[in-house]
Formats: sequence, structure tokens, C-alpha cells
Amino acid sequence: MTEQRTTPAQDGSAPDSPGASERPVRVNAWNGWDPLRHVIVGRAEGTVVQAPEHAVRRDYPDDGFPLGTYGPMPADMVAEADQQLDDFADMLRRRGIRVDRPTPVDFTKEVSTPEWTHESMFGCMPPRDLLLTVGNEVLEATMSYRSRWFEYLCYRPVLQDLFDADPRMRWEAAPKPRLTDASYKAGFWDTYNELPTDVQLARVRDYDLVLTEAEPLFDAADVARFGKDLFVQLSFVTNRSGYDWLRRHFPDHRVHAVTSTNTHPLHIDATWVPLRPGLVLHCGERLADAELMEFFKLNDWEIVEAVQPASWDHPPKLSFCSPWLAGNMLNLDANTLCVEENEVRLAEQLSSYGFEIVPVPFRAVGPFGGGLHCATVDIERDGGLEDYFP
Ligand code: ABU
Repeated sequence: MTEQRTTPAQDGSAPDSPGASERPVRVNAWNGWDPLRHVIVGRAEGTVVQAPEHAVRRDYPDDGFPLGTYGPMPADMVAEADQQLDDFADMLRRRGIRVDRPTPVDFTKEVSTPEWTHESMFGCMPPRDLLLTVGNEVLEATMSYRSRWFEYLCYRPVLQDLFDADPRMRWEAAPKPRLTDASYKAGFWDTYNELPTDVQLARVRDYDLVLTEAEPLFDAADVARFGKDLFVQLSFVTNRSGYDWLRRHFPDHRVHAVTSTNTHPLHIDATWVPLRPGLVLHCGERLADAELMEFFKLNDWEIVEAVQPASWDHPPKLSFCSPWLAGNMLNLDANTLCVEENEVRLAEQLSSYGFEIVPVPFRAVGPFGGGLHCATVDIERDGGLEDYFP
């Protein structure tokens, strides 16, 4: 029998609406657009600019963290981001959506495995990087940064609750990676950013980036779910072996490896964004593979090129996301999209396709790793497994 959870939120925020808390917990999500019933929303609390590591280069000379330095994000930025995250969570609750939140740990702590030690963790944003829901399964991704190796701990209380409440839930974790020096190309970041764009793009196309193929590595946010088809972007955090692991792990799906003309590929969810059956948003600056475009066109999907983001001229401090984060939206259903409130042009563009737009103040969350899609993980959406590319 499915247990009912009716406990109010423990964090002072609004409790789940009566409708949400009376429904049995049910892990079920096959795509990004079916009606949303239950979601995880991340937290900014405790986030640090992580200690230097092979996988990633953080260099914010104008914002107090020049190359090689690390430490807690400024308290005012954390407070503003957490306010926006809490307000967003409350808005979702008011719409009858059940909301869970992660439990931060001390991210300033040194962490280690028997094979390495790292001076810091990172945070518990964005949850979309770590968790992938496919049907009744929630899969913990490998991740590829040492600073994010232990991030799963922040989500274990929520995952344990889901597991206890839904007897159908499959709780999976991809093989914990070793992340020894063998997983990274030595000196990659010493030269990559200075290379001409055409050389960078050739390396993206040939998948010659920072990760080696020593072991499977992927972030969940490199996977876009379109029912029976999963599109996995090869990126700075997802290697071919990670794609291959996903392909074998989901034998009943068609799992596709994709790249785009993005010199700094990091998560697919601002590049190739499912909107509803038959409609996908594409970041025109990052041209998708010809085969990917063809696959969608042959199946009569319309590919909409996103307008230039409003955040183009105002990159936030300490942010490692591009302005294309504008396209990182959350569907409440196939007709309703949460869009960052400043992205008015994008909202207008999507309204013209018939979407109801819910504007959400979220710019302060960007420096913590993402937009409205990154900051969430869908746990339950209505609907079942469909083939949109028959
Ligand atoms: N997951 C966020 C992607 C951000 C970007 O494409 O810039």
C-alpha cells in the first residue's frame, strides 16, 4: 500500500497545499512537459566557490575570487538566492505541487576518498545536475568534479522519504567514479580558453575535452528526456563512456549522444529544451548536430530558435553559466512555462506559441549554478512513456 505523506515543510516555508499532501507519493516522470505534481527545489545555503581542481577552472578576478582562490559565496548573494528559491518553492506549492528541498552539509569541509583529497565541496545547487528521473526511477549521476562527489548526501533524506513512501520507486546510483588524475586530461584548462573558436569547436565535435574515457562520467543535466528518446550531450562533465553507461542502463529507450557548436558545453538544458510534444527550443548560437536536427524535422517537430536573452548585457557576479540560461525554464505542463521575470522577449516569443508564462524572479540564483530547470528535479509528472519519434 502506498503511504501518504502529509508532513508540512520543516523549513518555515509554506506547507504543501492540501491537494498535494493528500495525494500518495508517486515517482513518475518521462519527459519535461507533462503536468508537474512533485518537484525538488535546490538551496543556495552554504555554497562555496570550490577549491581548484582538474575538472573545472574558476577565475573571478573582479569578484574577489581570482584563479586559485576559493571560499564561501558572499552572504548577501546567498540570502538573495535563497529568498528567490524559497519564493519559487512557495509559488509551486500554492499551485498544488508538492515540493521537497535538499539538506545542505558543510561544503567548506575537506573531502577525500582513499585515492584523493579535495579542499572543499561546492553546494546543493543545482539538483538537476545530480538527479535524473526516468519513469519510476531516480538515478544519481556520477558527476565529474571532486568538489561534487559527495553532493548526493544532501539529497539522501529526500530520496529515502521517496523510497519509503512509494513502493514502486527504483532508487539507482551510477557507479561512483574514482576521479583519479587518470579521469582528466592534464593541463586542459591551461590552454583551452586561449584556443581559436574553430579549434575549440573541432575539439567539441571530436569530443576531445577535459574528461578522459577512463571511467563513465555524466551529469544528469546533460540528459534531455523526450519519452522513449533520451538525448545525452557530450560536455565538460559528460564523457562518451558516461553516455555508453546510460545507453546500457536504459535498454528500453533510444539513447542518443549529441553535441552542438557550443565551445563550452555544460548541460543540455539551455541548448536543446523540450517545450511540448512537437516543439523544442534551440539556442541558435549553439547549432545542434545535423543528425539531431534531421531527426526532429523528419518527425515533424518544430525547432524554435530562442531570441537573444535579456541577461546578455548583465552577466551576474561569480556565475559560470552563459546568458543562454534564459532558456532554462520549468514546464508546469505542456501549456505553462516558468520563465525568469527579466526574460521578457523570450516570454513574448513563447507566448506567441500559445504558452501561458509564469514570470519568476530568479536572476540571483544564476551564480549558484542555474536557472529554473537546473534548480529543480521533477519527481512526479502525469503521463506515461510515449514514443514521440515513431
Ligand atoms: N545547466 C545550465 C546550462 C547553462 C548554460 O548553457 O549556460
